[in-house]
Amino acid sequence: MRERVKRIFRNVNDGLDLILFMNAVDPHIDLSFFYATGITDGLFEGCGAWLAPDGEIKITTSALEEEAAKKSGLPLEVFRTRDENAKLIKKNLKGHREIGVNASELTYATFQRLQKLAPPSAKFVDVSPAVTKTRLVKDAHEIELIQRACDIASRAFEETLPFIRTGVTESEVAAELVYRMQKNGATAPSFRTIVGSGPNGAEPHYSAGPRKIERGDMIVIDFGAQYHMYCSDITRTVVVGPPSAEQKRMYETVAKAQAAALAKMKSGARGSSVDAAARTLIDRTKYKGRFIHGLGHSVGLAVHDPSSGLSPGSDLVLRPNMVLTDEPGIYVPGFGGVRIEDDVQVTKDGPRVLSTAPRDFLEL
Ligand SMILES: [Mn+2]
Repeated sequence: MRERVKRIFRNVNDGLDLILFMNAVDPHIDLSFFYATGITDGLFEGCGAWLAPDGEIKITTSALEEEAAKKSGLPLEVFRTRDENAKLIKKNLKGHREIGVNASELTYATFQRLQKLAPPSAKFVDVSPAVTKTRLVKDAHEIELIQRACDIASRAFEETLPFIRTGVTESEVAAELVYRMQKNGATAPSFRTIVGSGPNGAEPHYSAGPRKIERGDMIVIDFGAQYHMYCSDITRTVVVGPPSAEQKRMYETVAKAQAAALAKMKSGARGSSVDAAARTLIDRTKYKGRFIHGLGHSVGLAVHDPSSGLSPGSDLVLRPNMVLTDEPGIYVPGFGGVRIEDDVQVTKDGPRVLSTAPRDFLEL
């Protein structure tokens, strides 16, 4: 993980001699802690990752997480109480004048605590832009874990297809999919599974409810597996029974938009122009204005990895080994929705799709 830490310092471009990732209480955990330490299990509430410019990493850990922390092979300092933790923090901040913190993930309460424990002359610097920039470009090990998370989810989706039929509720489909993912090796689902049937498909972030699937429904299924803390994020839209002409037209429009965007996902491309490739295609049809979200986002330790992603206002420039979703959609209130989402690795030879779940408009 030394290389990751060195990259963060290089991206900071400042004379910092310490960066600290400090967790609060779940869910206020900074995933950068896991990025820097390489730890892929455990919760690590109140724990810290202390990074030096030469790539040295030290962990302050609660006794609760000591065994999990040992697996990293990194030097540890263990605390048993909040007071002991305060003493460790104070000792480790001593002598530092400029301390980098990840403001986009650090809670204000924890920041106030650090201020109290730091030397009076110490200055805190927000390094979150550098952390975001570093985490955007995945190393080989991260790509492997994301690929595995994609494989698990893709397989679970195929296994769930026979289960989707009239009379089954959205929640039952979601439960089956989550069960299959975990059975195939997922640590957990990477987010709350969406199964939006019929009109519910028109809400992009619907989850799943008691509605029973009916013949003629399109169903938007958005799901992902977490594998050793890395996420996949996939959406498929299926139809129960033969699709209507309107449903077919919606699906084909989204599929074309997704392919147009994928073709643009090359190193050097702007996030805004990748988004535009899909958006202009949809906006030239009767579905103008019905693509109501950004085209995609970075995926990694977080299912929505920080960055401006692929959207109209994005300033992102694509680089090899970024992993981004390509997920155009069309949403028609009262009627339903279509979204197709894949996880794409940018490579120097062009885009590489990591998610392999069948992408045709499946009739169940
Ligand atoms: Mn997504």
